[in-house]
Amino acid sequence: LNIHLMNTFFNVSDLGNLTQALAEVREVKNNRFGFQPLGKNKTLLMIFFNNSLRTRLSTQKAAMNLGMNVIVLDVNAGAWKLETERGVIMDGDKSEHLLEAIPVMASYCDLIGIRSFAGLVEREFDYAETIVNQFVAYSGRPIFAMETATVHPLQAFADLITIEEHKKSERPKVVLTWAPHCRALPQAVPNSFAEWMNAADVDFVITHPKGYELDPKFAGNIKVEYDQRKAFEGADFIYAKNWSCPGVTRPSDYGKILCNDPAWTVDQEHMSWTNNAYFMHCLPVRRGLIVTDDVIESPQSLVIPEAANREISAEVVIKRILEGL
Ligand code: AN0
Ligand code: CP
Repeated sequence: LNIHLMNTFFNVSDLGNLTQALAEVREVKNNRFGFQPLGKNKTLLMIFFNNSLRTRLSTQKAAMNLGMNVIVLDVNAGAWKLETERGVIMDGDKSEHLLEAIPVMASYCDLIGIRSFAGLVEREFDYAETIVNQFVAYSGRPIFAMETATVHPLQAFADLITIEEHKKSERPKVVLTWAPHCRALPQAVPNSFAEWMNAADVDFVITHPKGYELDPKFAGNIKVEYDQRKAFEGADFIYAKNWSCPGVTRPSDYGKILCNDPAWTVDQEHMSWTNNAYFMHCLPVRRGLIVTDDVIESPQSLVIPEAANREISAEVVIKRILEGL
């Protein structure tokens, strides 16, 4: 038996050997209903502090493939508003404390998936994973990230699967490019994508305007190519994403929008600089800001198969956790 048991899923290292995990991906994809005895009479609780389309549907589908029961809680749609900090007098709009809510929720399930985005106000609060770590500490249940303050590993895993399925060379050139957006977005998606690409066998390049440097905890010592055109040259995969300032070079800029230059929007001219690259984005995407209609609708666009692979990444992760229960 050669299974890597998992109790939490936040980082690429939680999966163990990546080559082995990708073999398991193929096994699950070829036989997605083949592991139902694992999930029988087991309950997944999915807790959403933020909106979702893909994560919600694909993770529930994955759990159903595995024969599980699933409960979904939208905290902001009917649950009591939760206080997350200790030592406060709760005389505001929050009726319940996370420290009671966590063990209560845990008592109804066997494992927990959590979506809790970065607040983008205090870098330390977000990068310490203050909310999700309380679930790890006080639930007594395996916890997996459905996008936390700093990571979105189910997305990065699905992205890696999609690259593996479409690559035309042994070691493709993969480019993560920042693109403009009208609202400040978290760094979870680019953080995890960088972490996973660094662990995978690809030629990985990051390009963004000055000030958007990702935390080295995720980006490692990858050199940033600040010239977007140079970065795109010879690329096999273009992975576009907006993120707000990670506050690495200037902590006071954390969560801010530093640039909205439309020259960074991925259009056909940008794609013409590449090696006929595929276009990727985690979705949801705002057309006209991140990418033009023609690029996202082109035959080189992988956004739909990429989203479909979220079912597979979630199924492999939940399967691993169930194997350890
Ligand atoms: C979120 C983000 O950028 O983290 C979720 C992406 C999966 N996007 C938005 O809030 C638009
Ligand atoms: N990519 C992704 O996680 O999408 P949702 O925010 O819709 O879940």
